[in-house]
Amino acid sequence: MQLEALPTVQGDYNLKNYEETYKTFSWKDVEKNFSWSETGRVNMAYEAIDRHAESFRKNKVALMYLSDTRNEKYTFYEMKKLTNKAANVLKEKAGVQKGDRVFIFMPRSPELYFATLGAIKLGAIVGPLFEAFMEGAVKDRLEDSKAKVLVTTPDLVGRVPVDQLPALETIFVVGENVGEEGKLLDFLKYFKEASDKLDIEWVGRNDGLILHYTSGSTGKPKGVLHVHNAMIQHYQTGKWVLDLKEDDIYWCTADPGWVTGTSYGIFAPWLNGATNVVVGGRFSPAAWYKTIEQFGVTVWYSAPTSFRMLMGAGNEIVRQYDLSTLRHILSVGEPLNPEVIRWGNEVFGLRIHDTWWMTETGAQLICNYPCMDIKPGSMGKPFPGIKVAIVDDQGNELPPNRMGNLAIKKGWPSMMAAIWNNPQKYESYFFPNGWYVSGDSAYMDEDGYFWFQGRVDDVIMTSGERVGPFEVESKLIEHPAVAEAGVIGKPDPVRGEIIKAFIALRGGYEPSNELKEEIRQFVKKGLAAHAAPREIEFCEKLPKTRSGKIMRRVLKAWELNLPAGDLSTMED
Ligand code: 6R9
Repeated sequence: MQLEALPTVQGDYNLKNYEETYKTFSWKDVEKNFSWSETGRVNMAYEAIDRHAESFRKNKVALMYLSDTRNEKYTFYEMKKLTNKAANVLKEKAGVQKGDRVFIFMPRSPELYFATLGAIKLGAIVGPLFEAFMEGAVKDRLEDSKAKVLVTTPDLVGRVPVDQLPALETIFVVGENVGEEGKLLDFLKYFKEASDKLDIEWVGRNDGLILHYTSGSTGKPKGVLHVHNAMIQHYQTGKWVLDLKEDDIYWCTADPGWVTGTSYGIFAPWLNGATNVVVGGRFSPAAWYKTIEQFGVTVWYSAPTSFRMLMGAGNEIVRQYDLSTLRHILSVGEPLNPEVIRWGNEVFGLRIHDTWWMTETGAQLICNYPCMDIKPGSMGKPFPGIKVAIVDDQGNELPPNRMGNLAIKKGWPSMMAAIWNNPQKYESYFFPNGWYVSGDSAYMDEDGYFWFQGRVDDVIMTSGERVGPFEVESKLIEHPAVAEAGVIGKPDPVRGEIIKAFIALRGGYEPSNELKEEIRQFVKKGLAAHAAPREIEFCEKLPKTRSGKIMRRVLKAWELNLPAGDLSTMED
């Protein structure tokens, strides 16, 4: 059973006609939006901040920040000066130069954004780290990248093994009255004194901008390098997918430790001159709805795991807040279950627009656009200028409705430029005929919509049938007792693999064999007999990454008593 398509709602969207635009689009035309198309002088931070500070947006609010203890607003003009100050601290106190790696290891605060953009203004390559990383994870990343400078906080500095990192010259600690010792410097002390004037370091379009470490299923995390040229795609997807307009109040809930928190928490909104909301602290449904109400958020970009948690918190709480400013909701990071779309439509009166992309792709590639019908459960259609196909293991294109490797024709503007220190790994992403292989399994329907099935490694072969974990999980969470579900293939002598589901129950439900059977029957009737889990295990919660992805490889490792691989990005 499929949910009916949700037709587009008439509105004045930036992208008016998807099909027409896809035919005529050229990235070259997008370049005209940047000052460097005339001056030849490139820097992401200039385009995102200074340019607006020198325009009619000078006194427009760029950043709205809220935490338990702070509530601050900064205009583009103020952001220009504050990022200049941060750049001057990095330059004068730590000698940061073009190409140096500057890592940022701190919770979300205005200073995180000043330091990140300040480093970019110097032509440095920024490496953002999740505040939750422990010593080993911090060490791996600083070591591999040979980071020269780290910006952190008093709470986190203890997790930096300074003695084991010879390349690390300076550690700035951001806090009130922090002591200085050895490589440790008091950031705010110098920040207050620093000049707010700066000569930006102009760079080439293909010079390094940001280094995001991301974990594969095995081995150590790899550093995915993006370059300034990515701004072309950040800008245009911000315009057409986020649909940003002059009056929007935009909120991306992602932390900059995850690529979504930089590409769409820094670059896309500010390249478009939008007002950007940043909220520190932990997730809670009340705090999130309150944020929307308080700031009057109009465009909201979040992830399925959060939407599922909000859904689990019930509809009563939604009604306690005035969410009437919301006009556009988007999701990324995991498959967006149809049930979540149905729920969103019910409580917000809005469609949730799924977007698909990866750390490696740097920006959105397959999306649902406001001007297009949504087929719940589908990732949508390729962004204009992006060629997507389903290919077999030799790189040959497959016809519609065949499951295979989700592949992108190489060469989009925000494509990763390198894997740090690992050219071989970089090459391994590409077929000789020019397809970038995502590692995701999907199919395309006859209307050109793409449907995610799972990571290739997660696809289950049971009694000769290929089953994607996603469709089983989506069916499972339609059952009222199920809050979250993770599905794996468990080796079986007869069937090859059997489907095993790990299920976290919603509040008020108790595990029992009857409930297991009921859930099994529910999937059998709603999806297919062969897709019903033969085994079900109830658990408190599922192992997830910091960006909210269910870690099926960890479930599998637990099940089979195997080593679980790199766990640095796993939630507590
Ligand atoms: C931006 C980001 C990439 C992987 C990707 C896929 C999964 C992301 C998705 C989705 C289904 C979507 N993924 N968006 N799966 N539908 N809309 O998430 O980057 O953390 O590198 O993860 O996430 O498996 O390959 P990253």
